[in-house]
Amino acid sequence: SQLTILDSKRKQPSDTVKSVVDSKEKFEEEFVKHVETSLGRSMYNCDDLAAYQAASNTIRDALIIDWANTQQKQTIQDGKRVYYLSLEFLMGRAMDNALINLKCENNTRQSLNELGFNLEDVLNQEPDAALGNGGLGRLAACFVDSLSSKNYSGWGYGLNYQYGIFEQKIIDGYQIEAPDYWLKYSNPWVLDRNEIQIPVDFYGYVYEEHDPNTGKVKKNWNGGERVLAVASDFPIPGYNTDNTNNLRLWNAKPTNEFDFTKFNAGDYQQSVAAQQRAESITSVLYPNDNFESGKELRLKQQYFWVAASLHDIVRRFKKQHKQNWKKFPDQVAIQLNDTHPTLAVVELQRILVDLEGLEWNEAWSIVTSVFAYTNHTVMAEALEKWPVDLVGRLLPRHLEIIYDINFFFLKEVERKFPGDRDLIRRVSIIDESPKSVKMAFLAIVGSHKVNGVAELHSELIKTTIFKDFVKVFGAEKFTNVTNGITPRRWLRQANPKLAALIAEKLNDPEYDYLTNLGKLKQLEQFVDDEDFLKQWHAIKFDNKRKLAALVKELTDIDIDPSVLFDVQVKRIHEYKRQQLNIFAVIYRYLHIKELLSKGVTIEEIKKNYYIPKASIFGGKAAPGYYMAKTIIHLINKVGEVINADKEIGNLLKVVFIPDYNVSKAEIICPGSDLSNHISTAGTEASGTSNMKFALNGGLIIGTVDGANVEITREIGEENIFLFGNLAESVEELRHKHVFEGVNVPETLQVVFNAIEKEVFGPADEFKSLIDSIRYHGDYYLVTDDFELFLDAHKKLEKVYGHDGGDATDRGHLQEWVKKSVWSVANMGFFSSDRCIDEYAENIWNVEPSNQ
Ligand code: 8GP
Repeated sequence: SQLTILDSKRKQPSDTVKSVVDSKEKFEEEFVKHVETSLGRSMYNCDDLAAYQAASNTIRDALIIDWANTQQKQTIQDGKRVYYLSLEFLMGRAMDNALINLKCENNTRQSLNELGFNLEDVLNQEPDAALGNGGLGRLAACFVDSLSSKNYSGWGYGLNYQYGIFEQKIIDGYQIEAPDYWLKYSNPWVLDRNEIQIPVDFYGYVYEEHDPNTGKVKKNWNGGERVLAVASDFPIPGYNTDNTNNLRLWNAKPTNEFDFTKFNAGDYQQSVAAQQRAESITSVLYPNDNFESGKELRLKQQYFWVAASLHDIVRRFKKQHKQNWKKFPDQVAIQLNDTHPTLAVVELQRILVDLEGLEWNEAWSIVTSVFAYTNHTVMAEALEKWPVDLVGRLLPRHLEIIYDINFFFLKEVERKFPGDRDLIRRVSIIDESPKSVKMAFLAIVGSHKVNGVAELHSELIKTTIFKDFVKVFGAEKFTNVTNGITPRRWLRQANPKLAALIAEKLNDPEYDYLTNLGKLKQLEQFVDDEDFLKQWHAIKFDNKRKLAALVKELTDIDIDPSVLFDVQVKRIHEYKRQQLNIFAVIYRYLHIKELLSKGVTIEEIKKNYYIPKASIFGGKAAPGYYMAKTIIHLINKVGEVINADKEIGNLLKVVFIPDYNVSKAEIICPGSDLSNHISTAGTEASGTSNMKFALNGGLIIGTVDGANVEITREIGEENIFLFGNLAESVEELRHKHVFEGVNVPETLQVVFNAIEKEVFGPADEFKSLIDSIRYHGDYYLVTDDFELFLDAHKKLEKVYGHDGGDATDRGHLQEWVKKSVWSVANMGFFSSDRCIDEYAENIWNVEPSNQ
C-alpha cells in the first residue's frame, strides 16, 4: 500500500537536528543560526529574551522530528487513538519541561553558559501558556504529558486563545484584571499549520430534500455564517521516550468568501467587519472556574472547536478506512472533559446521518461507543444549560437532533419504567422552564462511560445529580478515575533538589522513578536515617528561602524562612473557603494582641500559644464574582494591618501573592510546610494541588473531601491534619441553618466584631461576606467548622514545634520531617500516569505502543 511505500522511503530521524539535544557543539551552532536567521539579530545584540527564543527554536526543532516520526509511526500502526477534548489546557511554560523530558538539561545549561547566558534567566523569559482557569485545565495538561510519557497514541484538542486567563494585579487590596496577551513575542513552541483549514458554519436554516432513489426525506443544514478553523500544533514530548503526541489548538479565521450583496450595496466596511468578527471566537478564554455564564460567544466557541476537531478526526479516519463506519469505534475514543464539548455527540450523529447517510440507530450506536464523559463538579451553578432558543438560532439542525436523541431516549425509559411520568420528566435532556438543554444529561446519554474524579465525588454524583441515570442505565456506566499530576513537572521540574535526593536514595541515576512513581515507597526505609532527614529538611528550607524571595519580589513583604509557611493557593471561591482561613488568621492576631496587652511576652506566646507563621494566599477570582473579590480584599487589608504591627514581629505575617499561575505554583508548592485544602465537605470534586504539595513534602490541613480522602488512605491518618463536618452531615446542617438560624461561635463572633469595628478598614466592604454567614444560611458551613479548624491548628503546631528551625538545626522538627518523608513515600498513586492507564483500560480500551 501507499503507506508501506511511504514507510520504506521514510527518512530516518535527521541526525543533525536530533543531535542538538545531545551535543553541546551542535546546540551552540543551531542556537547561533536561529539568532542570526530566525530572529535576524546578531550575537552581540542578543538579550535573555532573544536567547530564550533561539534556545526554544533549537529544542523545538528536535521535538518536531520526534513528533513527525511519532505521527508517521502511529499512522502506520493504525491503532486506536484517544482524543482528549478540553476547552482548557493550562500548560504553563514549555521550555523547562521539554529539557527535562528530552533529558538535555545539562547540555543546554552548559551550552548557554558558554554563550554567556544563565539557564534560569533564560527560562524566566517564557510567558506561561495560561489557557485554562484552574484544576480542570491543569489536569488536561498533566494528561497530555502522561499520554506521551506512557507511549499512548493520544491527541489533545482545544482552542488557541489569544488571551489566556487574565493577569491579576492587586491595587489598594483589590483585584484588578489586565489582559494576558501571551503571544506578544510569538510562540516558538507551536507549529502553525495554515494548510489545515476546516470551515465551520453557524446560524442558517434546515431544509428537507426528497431522495427519489430511497424515497426518504433527507435533512440538510444551510449555514448562514462561515468561519475557518486553522490548526496550531503543540508537540507534547514524553519523558524518556521518543513518543511525541500532538496538542492541536484551533484558531478562528475569516474565510475568503466575500459578501457580494453587501459589497454591491456599497457597504464594503460592513462586509469586512463581519469577517473580522470571526477572530473573536478564539480571542479570549472565559475566566470562570466552577461557574457557567451562558454567553452566546461561549456556545459559539464550543461548537467551533467541536466541529473542527470532529471533522479532523473523521477526515483522518476516512483517509485510512474510507466509509467503513463499523470500524470507527475501534479507531477512535473521545473523552469529553466536562460538558463543554458535548455538542460533539450531536455533531458526530449529524455527520453520520445527514452527511454520510447512515440510519439513525446505526449511527447512534457508533456515537455512544466512541464518547465518554468526565464530570468535575456537583455544584449546580457550574452545570451547563443552554437556552433552547439560542441553540436553535445558532445551530438549527443540532437542536432538532438533540430533540430526537431525547425522544428516543425517553421512549427507552418509558419502555423500562412504564408509567413513571415523574422519572421521565426528571431525566429529560430538555428542561421545560426555562426551556433549555441540560448538557450533562446529553453527555451521559451520548457516552458509554461517565466518570467522577475522586472516589467520594464519583459516589456523590451517583447518589445526587445523576441518581436517576444510575436507575436508567445501571451503575456499571458510572465509574471513578481519581485525578493525578505529572511528577515530571511537579517534582523533577519544580523541585530539582528533592528529585535528585530521591534518585540517589532509590539508586536510580536515570530518574526512572518519574514514570514509575510507586517506587517512592522505598523511601520509607530511610525514615529513621538522621543524615537523610537532615538533607530532606535542608532542601525544604532552601525551597522556603526561594519562596520568601518570590514574596519579597512581588509584595515587598519580608517573611522569615524559619517560620511555618502556611499556604492556600487556588481559585478564590466560597466553597474552597479562603474566608475560613482568613477569619482564623484574624482570630489568631486578635488573641495575640490580647495576650500582649495582658503582659504575656512574645516568648511565652510562642511557647504556650502560637508558633510563628506566615499565612500565604494566592489565587484569582472570576471578574464577576463579587464575594470572591471581597475575600481577596479582606486578605489584603488584614495583611496590611498585621504586617505593619511592630509589636508582633515575625509571630505572624499575611501575604497575598498576586497573579497566581503555573510557574509560580512551581515555586510555591516546594516551599510550603503546610497547605490548606479546606472546602466544605462534598464540594471539591478532587483537588489536585493537594497532590502537588504532598508530593513536595508539605503536610496538609484539610477537610474530608475530594482526593483528601484517598491521600489520607495512602499516606496514613497520622500524617495529615483532617478536621470538619463530613459530607453526609452537610445537608442537615444547611437545613438547620435555614430553619433554626445560624449559630456563630464566640471565637468567630470576636472576628466579626473586629471587622465591624473597622480594624481592617471600612466595614461596609466586608458586610456582604459576614451577612452571607450570619443572615443568609451560611451555605458553606463556616460557623460549623470554625472551631474545628482552630483545634486542628493547635494540634499541628504542637507537632511543628515552637521555635521554628533553620537549615542546620532541625531539633524538634524531627516528627514533622518524618511525616513529610512518609507522605512523599506514599504518593505514588497520584501520578497522572496511573490515571491515564486507568482511562485506557476501563474507558478507552486502548493499549500503549511498545516503543
Ligand atoms: C475542578 C474541580 O473543582 C477540582 O476539584 C478538580 O480537581 C478539577 O476540576 C479537576 O478534576 N472542576 C472544575 O474546574 C469545574 O468543574 N469547572 C466547571 C465549569 C466546568
